[in-house]
Amino acid sequence: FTHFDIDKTLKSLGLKDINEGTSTGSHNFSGKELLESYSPVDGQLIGKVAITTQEDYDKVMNAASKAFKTWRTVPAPKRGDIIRQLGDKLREKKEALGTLVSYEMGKSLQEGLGEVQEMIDICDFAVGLSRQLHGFTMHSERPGHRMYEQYHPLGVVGIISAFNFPVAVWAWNTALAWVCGDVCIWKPSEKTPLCGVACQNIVTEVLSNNNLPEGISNLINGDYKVGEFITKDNRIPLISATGSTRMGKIVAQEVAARLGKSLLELGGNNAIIVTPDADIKMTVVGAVFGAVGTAGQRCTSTRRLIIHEDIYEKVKAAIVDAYKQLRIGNPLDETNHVGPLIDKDAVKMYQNALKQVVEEGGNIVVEGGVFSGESYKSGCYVKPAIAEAKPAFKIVQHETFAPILYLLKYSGSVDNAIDIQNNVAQGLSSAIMTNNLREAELFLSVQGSDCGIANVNIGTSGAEIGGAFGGEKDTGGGRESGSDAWKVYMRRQTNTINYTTEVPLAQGIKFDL
Ligand code: UN1
Repeated sequence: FTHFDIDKTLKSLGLKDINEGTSTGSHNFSGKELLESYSPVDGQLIGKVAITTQEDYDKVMNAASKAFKTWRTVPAPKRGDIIRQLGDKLREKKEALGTLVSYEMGKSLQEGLGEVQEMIDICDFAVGLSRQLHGFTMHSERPGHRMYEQYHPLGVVGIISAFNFPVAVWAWNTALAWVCGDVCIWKPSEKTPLCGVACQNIVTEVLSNNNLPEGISNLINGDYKVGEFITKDNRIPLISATGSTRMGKIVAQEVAARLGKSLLELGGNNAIIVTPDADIKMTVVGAVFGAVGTAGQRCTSTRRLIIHEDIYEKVKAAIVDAYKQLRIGNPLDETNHVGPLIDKDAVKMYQNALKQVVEEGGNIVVEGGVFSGESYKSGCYVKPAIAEAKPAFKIVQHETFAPILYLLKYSGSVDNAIDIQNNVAQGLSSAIMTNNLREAELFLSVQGSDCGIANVNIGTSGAEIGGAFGGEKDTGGGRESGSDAWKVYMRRQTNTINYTTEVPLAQGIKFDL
C-alpha cells in the first residue's frame, strides 16, 4: 500500500527512528531495558521504548506530586482551556495518530481515526465540564448555618489501559482528571507503547506552550510489574484500570489493600437479543460490525446472538451471507473491513476457543482459520467465525478477544432471552433488536438487562463518550467518560458554616459548659 508512510507518521508524532530507542515522552531514560513494539499488520519492528525502573518511577512520582501542587490551584475553567488546546492538537494530529493506532494495534484505519475522534470528543466534553463541577447546597437544621458540598481534586491518578483502545481510554481518563485538577501517571499496554509515547508528546507540547509543569502528564512503560508501582503506591488515591477481568481482580485487591479507590472497566460478554419483531437488515449491520469490528477485540464486541426460534434460520442465513462479503487484510487499506489480531498469542486463544466450542458440541457455520502468505506474514490475520452453541457452554461464558460469534436459540417470550443474556459473569454491553415496544421496555426495565449499557435497535459496540461507560459484575462496576463519571476523579467535601454568635449542636443535643 502506497498512501501510507510509516516514517513520516512516526516523525510527525515525535517518535524517533527504530533502533534509536524512544524516550518515555519528555523523560529520557536511554540506556535502559527496552520494550519492542512489533506491528501485527506486517510483523515489522516499529520502535523501542525504555522500560520504567523503580528509580525512574520515583522521579516520575516526585514530578507528579510537585506538579499537582501547581495544577490544583489553576482555576478549573483555565484547566479546561488547556484541554481545549489538547483537543485542537489532536485535530491537527488526527491522521498521524489514527494511522499509528492502526499500524501498532491492527484495527482498521477508519477505526483508528474514530478512536482519535473519541479523544477529541472527550476533550470537548471536558472543556464544558470545567465550568460545571457542581456540588449541592442543602438547608441546615440549625439557625444561621449554611451547608454545602464542594468537589476538590484528588491528587495523582494512575491509569492502566489496554491495547485495544491504545489512545482513547487514556483520553477518557485524563481529559476528565485534568479538568478536575488531578495529575496523571499512565501505564499503557506493553503491546502498544508507541501510541503511549505519541500521546505523551502531544500533551507535553501543549503543557510547555503554556509554561505548565510537565509532571501534569506522566508516562511509565512496561508490563504488570511496572503497573504495580502505581497500584501499590499509597500516594495515588485512584487507579483507573481497563483490561481483562483477571487483571482487574489483581489491581482491585492491591488498591483495596491500601484503601485506595479503583475504577475498573473490564471484560464483557455482550449479547444482542433478536426477537421475532426485529428488523433483520438492521440486525445484520449491528451484529456483524459488533462481532468483527476491531477483529472482535473491543470489550463491547458482540459475542452472542440470542435469536428467537421462529426467525433463527432466517437471521442465521442473513448473517452468514454478510460474512461472505467481509474483506480481511491490511487494516491501512481502507477497502478491508477487518485487520489482524494483536499478536500470535491472541491467534492461539482464537484457535483454542474454536476447538473448544466444537468439543462442547457446537456447530461451526462459518469456518475459522489463520491466513498465510506474503500479505499476512505477521501471522496474526484470522477469519471471523460463527458457531451455533448452547448458552451453558463454558466457552460461551468466557470472553475470547477474537472475532468469534456464537448463535444461541431461545423460544417463548423475551424473558427467556433476557435470562440467557444475563446468565454470564460479565455485565458490560447489551442490545435488543425489536420493533415491539413492550419487549424493548421490558429489556430496559428492572427485570431486563443487567448490563451497564443496554441498547435498542443498535449493536453492543460503538458507545458515544457522552454517556457513562462501564458495566456490572465481572466488568468491575466502574464508569468512565461522560455523564457524571467525573465525580470519581474528585474528593467531596461537606462544609457547614455558622454565621451566628451561638454554637447550637446538631440533633438538638445540649452541651452546657
Ligand atoms: C473498549 O473496548 O475498551 O463502545 C471500549 C465502544 C467504544 C469503547 C470500547 N466506544 O465500542
